[in-house]
Amino acid sequence: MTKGITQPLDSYRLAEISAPVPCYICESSNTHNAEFCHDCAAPMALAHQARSQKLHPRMIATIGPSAVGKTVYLGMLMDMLSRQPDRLHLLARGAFSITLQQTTVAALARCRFPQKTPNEPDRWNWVHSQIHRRDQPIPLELIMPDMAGEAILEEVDHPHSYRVIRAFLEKCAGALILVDAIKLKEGSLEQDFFTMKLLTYLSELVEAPRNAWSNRPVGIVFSKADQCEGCMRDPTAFAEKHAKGMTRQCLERFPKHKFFAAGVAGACAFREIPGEPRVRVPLRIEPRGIVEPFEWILDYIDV
Ligand SMILES: Nc1nc2c(ncn2[C@@H]2O[C@H](COP(=O)(O)OP(=O)(O)OP(=O)(O)O)[C@@H](O)[C@H]2O)c(=O)[nH]1
Ligand SMILES: [Mg+2]
Ligand SMILES: [Zn+2]
Repeated sequence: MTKGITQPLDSYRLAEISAPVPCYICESSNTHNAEFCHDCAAPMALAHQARSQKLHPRMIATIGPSAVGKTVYLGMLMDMLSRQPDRLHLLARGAFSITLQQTTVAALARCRFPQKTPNEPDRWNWVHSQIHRRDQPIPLELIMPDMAGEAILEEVDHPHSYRVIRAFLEKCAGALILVDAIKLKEGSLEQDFFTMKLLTYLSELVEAPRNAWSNRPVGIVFSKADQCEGCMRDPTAFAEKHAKGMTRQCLERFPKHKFFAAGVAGACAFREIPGEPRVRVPLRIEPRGIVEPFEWILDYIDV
């Protein structure tokens, strides 16, 4: 006699795994176990987190040319917000969201600045965090990547060359554009030109008037302002004096704009090793103006 037994079928698990997962940034379909999106190379962890917790994180861009200070600014911002329990507090979601803060703070603690961000999107640090604000009962889910300046410049000069940057900027709720205060003060026009290109790119990115970038907040942050006291005192006057083109574009195309100044170093020196290029090193860490631009942009973003 044969005994009848009940054998549960596990095939539903296969169905779950074979269902495609849309990338959170570019919406391309990916397999369940993909680590990076096959189309734009954004980490699929963002999509898995958003799906499993039924969340729709908002996104803020921190952009600017190479060596303007994006990695230092973002790493410092994350570190300050994760430590201060007051009105604005950040909780990282997923271990990968802590890497940027960790590498920046480790470098600064050794009196060094962090390494240049690689150009390959699958090597960028993405921060997914939960922002708690004292005056807001519901926390804000936020995604902020640290992208390479050279890749941003390439996409601005040759649209569609970096799918991830284009798709991300189309969806962003707002942007912080970093501009090098030291270079502007020295009279270099390159920063003004690059920022004008970036502003033009953003203003032409989305056609639908309701979603246009002219409705989104754009904060212009003069970085390295620790080396430029005038800029720290009055960033708007500094913009009018040293970056006329960009200031005009902001006035004409971005009604929600504001100028800020930020810096992380109390004093800097140059380290010279024979046979190697001179490198700027921070002697003291004295962050100023880091949280203000971020707090300003949050005021425009709904949960
Ligand atoms: N004085 C001063 N120098 C800074 C500050 N932030 C950055 N720097 C200098 O600017 C350099 C570049 O900073 P990063 O944060 O790596 O620049 P980035 O915009 O991330 O550059 P990419 O990764 O190439 O896009 C550093 O190595 C420092 O020399 C700052 O707050 N103050
Ligand atoms: Mg960088
Ligand atoms: Zn993608």
